[in-house]
Amino acid sequence: MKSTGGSDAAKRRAGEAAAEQVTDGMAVGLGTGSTAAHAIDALGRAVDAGLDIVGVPTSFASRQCAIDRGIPIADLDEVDGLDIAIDGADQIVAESGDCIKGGGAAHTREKIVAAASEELLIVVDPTKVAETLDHTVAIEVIPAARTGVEAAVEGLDGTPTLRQASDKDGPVITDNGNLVVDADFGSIDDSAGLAASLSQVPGVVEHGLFVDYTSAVYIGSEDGVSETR
Ligand code: ABF
Repeated sequence: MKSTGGSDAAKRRAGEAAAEQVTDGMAVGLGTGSTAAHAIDALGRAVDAGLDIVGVPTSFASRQCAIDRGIPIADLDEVDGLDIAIDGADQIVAESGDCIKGGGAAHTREKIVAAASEELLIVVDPTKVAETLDHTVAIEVIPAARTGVEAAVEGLDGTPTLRQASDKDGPVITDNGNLVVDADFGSIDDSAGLAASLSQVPGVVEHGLFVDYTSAVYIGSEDGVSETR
């Protein structure tokens, strides 16, 4: 799993602390990224020890991670809602839980899974925590709508950049067959307003601003983990 930002030990502490909230019989959303992967690792160990859960992955990568660790998995339409979803973030305001996701281009399914879950536990290392959101916002876009979406981003005083794949020539293609436009809005003062505006743009499948989704934030560090709820 590609790693970003802070130390692996901090990510592991956050992931493991969130995984401890999972109990027998739960349906669990399995997030994407290197921090969420630590939660999936911990859940895999718990399943080995007898924990009875079903996991609903948010991406091809997290599905494979769950299979490798022996976690029974299902599609969202095969379960009667989710009890907990555990996922990472690119940047988060700890007090509100509002965050930006989509660095892994999986934010559409991540948001669908988060919306279906009673609780969303966000797991991060301290490098992700900010006073105000100013990370680029990932926008999953139907390919035919790219230029229109880029114009709409500029109309919202943002700067759009089509995300390019690092391992091949050409753009990133999501698990859903779409493009990702990363939009730089500088410091985002009204995240709810921006989220609503982006959702209205034709051709936007989903954007990575998560406003009012988070139930708790687990911030791992070198020597412990703090929880904000
Ligand atoms: C997913 O993976 C995201 O929505 C976020 O973009 C990214 C975080 O990855 P990592 O934990 O590796 O920094 O959770």
